[in-house]
Amino acid sequence: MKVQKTWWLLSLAMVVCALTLLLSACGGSGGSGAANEVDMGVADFKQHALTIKAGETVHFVDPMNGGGVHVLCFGKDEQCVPQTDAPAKLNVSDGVQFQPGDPTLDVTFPTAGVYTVVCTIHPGMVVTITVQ
Ligand SMILES: [Cu+2]
Repeated sequence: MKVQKTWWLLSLAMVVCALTLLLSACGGSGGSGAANEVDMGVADFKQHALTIKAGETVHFVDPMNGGGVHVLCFGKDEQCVPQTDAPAKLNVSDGVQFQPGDPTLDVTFPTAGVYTVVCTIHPGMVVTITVQ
């Protein structure tokens, strides 16, 4: 009887795993899956491209669990390069520093264009935000 009970628990665990996978697949490209969210991992963004409408807000999240230390700004090649019409919060020459668990940074994009957010300490940590 003990063997049967173990099998039943294993089957239940597999069903729960399958459901979790299904739900996360529906939620988008990772992280919490909330709309217009960019999640930070240890050394990269979870999303690398995002398309929004002018006037919408992007939420930059550095989670307590799985996040990292990051320095974000508009730019390229790990360098801050202020960009025309880019929101002021990240349009800085020295970057905005994040620690895991820091409050979410909400950045509103009023003007259409293509904006690139980089992390100055992690090569390749780039997210391109297209504002339509
Ligand atoms: Cu980083």
